[in-house]
Amino acid sequence: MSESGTSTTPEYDREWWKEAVVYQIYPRSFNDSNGDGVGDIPGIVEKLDYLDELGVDVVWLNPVYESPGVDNGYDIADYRAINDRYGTMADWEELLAGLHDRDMRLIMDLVVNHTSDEHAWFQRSRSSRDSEYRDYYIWREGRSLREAGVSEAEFDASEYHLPRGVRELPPNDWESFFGGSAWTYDEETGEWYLHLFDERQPDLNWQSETLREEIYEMMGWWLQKGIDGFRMDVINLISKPEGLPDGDDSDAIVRGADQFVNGPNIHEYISEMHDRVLSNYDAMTVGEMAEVTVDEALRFSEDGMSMVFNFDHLRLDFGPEGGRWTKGEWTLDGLRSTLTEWQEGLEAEGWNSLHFNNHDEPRMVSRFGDDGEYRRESAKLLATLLLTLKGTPFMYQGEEIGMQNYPFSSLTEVRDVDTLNNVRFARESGRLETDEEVLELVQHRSRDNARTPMQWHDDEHAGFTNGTPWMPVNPNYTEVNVAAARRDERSVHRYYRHLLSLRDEYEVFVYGDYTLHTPDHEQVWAYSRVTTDAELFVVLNFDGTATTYAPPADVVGEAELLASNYGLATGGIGETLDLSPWEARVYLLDDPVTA
Ligand code: ISL
Repeated sequence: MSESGTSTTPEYDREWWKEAVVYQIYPRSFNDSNGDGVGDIPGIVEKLDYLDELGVDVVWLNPVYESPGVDNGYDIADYRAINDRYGTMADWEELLAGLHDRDMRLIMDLVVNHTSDEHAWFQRSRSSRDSEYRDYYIWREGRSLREAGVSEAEFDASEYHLPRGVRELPPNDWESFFGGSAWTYDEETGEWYLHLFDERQPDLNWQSETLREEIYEMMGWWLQKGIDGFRMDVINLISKPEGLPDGDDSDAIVRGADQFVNGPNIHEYISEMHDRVLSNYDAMTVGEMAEVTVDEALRFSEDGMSMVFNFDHLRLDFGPEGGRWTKGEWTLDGLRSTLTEWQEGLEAEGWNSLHFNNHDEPRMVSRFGDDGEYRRESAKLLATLLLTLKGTPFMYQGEEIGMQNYPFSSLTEVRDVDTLNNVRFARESGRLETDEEVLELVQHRSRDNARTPMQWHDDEHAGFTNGTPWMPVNPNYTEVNVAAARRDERSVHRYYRHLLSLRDEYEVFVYGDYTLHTPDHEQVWAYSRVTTDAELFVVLNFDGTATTYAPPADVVGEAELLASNYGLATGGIGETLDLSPWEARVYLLDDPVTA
């Protein structure tokens, strides 16, 4: 039975982007059409029918703009030009048209916390203290040793890569997300500029109204071209506090984060951006937030943002010392309570994004599942979670075939600036001592785990390229690849397709409220999704051992088993359920409690 049209969900709650599933494409690693070893836009165009058949609705394209590629495109040199590595503007237009022809949409990456140091604005800004572009970026004088209370003997100029003869400290103690100070001294004008990421990614100064106008104009330009929205890179870092005070919190993700995360004018800028540009379009926006609480997320939705990415659940495996470059263990309890807090917190207002993978994170099946014996089952269980929680799901390329982390055996296989910089700083400071320690962390945490080429079939280089791939291909490609998955009825890929079609058919997947059951269960996560006329019951055995689970009395009874990662056919929810390792089931109740 299809429920379409029968739901009583109020009209004002409906949005196309709530009903959509997003598929993220990291163009460098998706499909190479010209044999240069780097994925490109014509390569994506070749795969549009593949995406259509999979059943996704929106593509989020990582940056394809003109860029020197220090951070694979997150260092933009020209916001209105396509990087010729990836193709031409005509190729990009073909991509957009090809998506729209298939009733899919396109959202682009908006990277406006910083640019590349090769952007014309920065070139002009750095040329003189009097340049009219000077205040497009954040320039300050350094602190003298005396001011900072540092003795000559203590001072280590090499830490700041200072030219000979310059003996001063950066303007404050903020650290870059990629390790080391967030400031670089520039010889040309004798001042320092701020960069929260690599030194080749200078931060823009959002206090400048002229800069803000330039950004809004550029956003309008892309929207006029017909795009359907933006994913906004580290958008809650754009407002820096007056006076740029030192960090106050030694537990912050990086030193200074307590000052520049959700800075004083952040909501003013986001609502201004909305009024000036976004409100003129039916666009979807998702703000990537380095740190964000449920309450803050609600404020961003009042500012007009569709949803935010929060990373609370992707921090659960950080070590007790904190920080991304330490290793700890996640627990089901932590995962369930964190995601439940967000489900409940945005129930009445706001809207969740759902994501376990992206181009910055290790692969979800290696992280939250079992990438050995139960790779297939656990990948399907995680797919079930992603596609049955309330919110807009974001899949990442390769997730649909259960791609897993890369078995790094040496740092020479690593390309990522974040990994390489952080490893260097950790080595220099003595926090990481041996090569083994480094390698273990890299295997566990490196962003490059997500960036190995997409595995299309079992020919050389997994069909990603005819040339030499820019990143090594995961050696498991002979088994884990799209061609094999499409042939195999029990594949992860088939399961995704099935769940995606269920989401189209039953509105309760989109609009149903989330209710958690048995919150203390050691290995089972169970919940319902409920609208006024339908109820789903989802049960997930998050463990490699079998178990027996007693569902709450009010869901026991006749039901249709809509999805099962073990291929079970029978319906009905008994008083006890025998669950196999990593088993996932989705039931549609015949007699919903709320009906
Ligand atoms: O990689 C991280 C988490 O795994 C973060 O430190 C990450 O840099 C942060 O989440 C911001 O990411 C975004 O902005 C960066 C870019 O390198 C990332 O690829 C992008 O997703 C700077 O533009």
